[in-house]
Amino acid sequence: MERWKGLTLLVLLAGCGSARESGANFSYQQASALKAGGVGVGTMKDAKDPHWWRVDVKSEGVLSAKVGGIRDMDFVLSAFDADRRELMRVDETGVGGDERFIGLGVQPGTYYLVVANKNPTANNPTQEYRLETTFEPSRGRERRPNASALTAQPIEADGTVRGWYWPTRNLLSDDPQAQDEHWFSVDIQKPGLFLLNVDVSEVPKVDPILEVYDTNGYKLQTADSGGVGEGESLRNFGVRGPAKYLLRLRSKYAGAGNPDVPFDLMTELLPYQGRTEFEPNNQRADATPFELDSIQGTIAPAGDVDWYKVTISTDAKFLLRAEVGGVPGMELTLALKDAYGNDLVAVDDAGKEQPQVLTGWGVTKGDYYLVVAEKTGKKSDARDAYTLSKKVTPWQSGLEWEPNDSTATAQALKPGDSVDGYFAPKGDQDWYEFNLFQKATVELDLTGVINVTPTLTLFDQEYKELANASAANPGEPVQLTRELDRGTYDVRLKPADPAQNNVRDKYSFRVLVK
Ligand SMILES: [Ca+2]
Ligand SMILES: [Ca+2]
Ligand SMILES: [Ca+2]
Ligand SMILES: [Ca+2]
Repeated sequence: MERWKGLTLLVLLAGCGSARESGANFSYQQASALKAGGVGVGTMKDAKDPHWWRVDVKSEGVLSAKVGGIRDMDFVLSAFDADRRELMRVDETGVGGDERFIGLGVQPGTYYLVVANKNPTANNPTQEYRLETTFEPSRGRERRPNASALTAQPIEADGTVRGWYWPTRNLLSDDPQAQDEHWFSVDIQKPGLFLLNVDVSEVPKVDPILEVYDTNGYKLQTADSGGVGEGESLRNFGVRGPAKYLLRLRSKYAGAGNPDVPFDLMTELLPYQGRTEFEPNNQRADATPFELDSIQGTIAPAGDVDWYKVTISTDAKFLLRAEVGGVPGMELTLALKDAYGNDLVAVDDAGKEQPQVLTGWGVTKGDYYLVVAEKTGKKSDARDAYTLSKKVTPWQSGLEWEPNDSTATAQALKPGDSVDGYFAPKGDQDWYEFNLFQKATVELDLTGVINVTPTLTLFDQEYKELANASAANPGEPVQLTRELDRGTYDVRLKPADPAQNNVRDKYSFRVLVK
């Protein structure tokens, strides 16, 4: 109730303060005076003549204006600066419609508002129009015009700015089809590594697209995950300060806007601590250094790929285990690449929302890359992060050393010794080689692991198959005994079905000489 009283009072005050046009305000020299925040009233006696209103602004702020419809008139509303440079032009409606702009950034000085009609047959000399203006502090507000990179509005790297997707078209562009755009510049003066997060709130009817550009006009990142009436988020955008970036916000669909509900663009700058990805990291050269035990990232926009660099700095043999956790609604893939970006192994064993695990991969001094992607290339989620973890442990004899998938990479094993390894990823096979210095009865023992039906195949040194044995059921062990001459032999271990794998439990394999 109090609120309505207040509003009524405001309307009454505005009514008292309204200015009437002179009847001859057809040029800037003859412009009628209007207070910033006041209402101008006039009639379009000759529908062809534009009405100029002069607004003398006393302090910095944002000026908005709305002109009410008159039957027959097709209004165009413009704003000019003191030198009659046109700053805004809105023409969103047809005959009888309102026109408005919101949040023109102004400094102390003179501005002009121009009410024009573009319907040549309009004839309504008596009905009054109302040109209502509002003047507000500019703090936290978008200051129009900022529809191009050149006119980008400087904003804080930590803050909120409020604006409207209105008008929908940029009538001052050379391109007659140009849509309205909102450009902001973020100037990070501090040196160091930072993460920039940007959130754009949801606005009914609008599907926003948010992009990041560098000052050379090169597009670095796009956020376009949400649909109509949804917001956008940009996460973990890596900043190497000092640096300057441009944010470009626009409505995806032509003609879609909303003069009633504003957007809030929120920016957040955090010191980079190595706990998350550093976007863009979509190629080897931009890989995020992965130094801690785990790191978080998101798949956004659709088709995002995330490269992480793992550096082994010691001259020794290690085993790398890596795991990427599940994300709602997504199936992630994990790949390991060498220092040049060549594929070493791809892990794609799990299903939707399941973790992907890379087991026991042999690494030595140098750089490796772990690459996380989403399987379909069509999904995106800036809110639910995945966690990529890794473990680098010293290799020792008795442990498998991948890759060992062929005779060329068969791992040496002494009779009497055992080796532990994984049947993973899908399609894995593990080759071992042993030497017999004299004729003997040899027993090959392979323990069982859950989900895998192991098979064991013995070859001579020409890789001719000598014997083969398979477990009866998944999880069961398998054994093979043969009398063998002196010589070199190879053994191939693999699941009966290449889809079988187990990243949790190791098998143990040994060669016994009786
Ligand atoms: Ca990412
Ligand atoms: Ca990426
Ligand atoms: Ca293996
Ligand atoms: Ca293998």
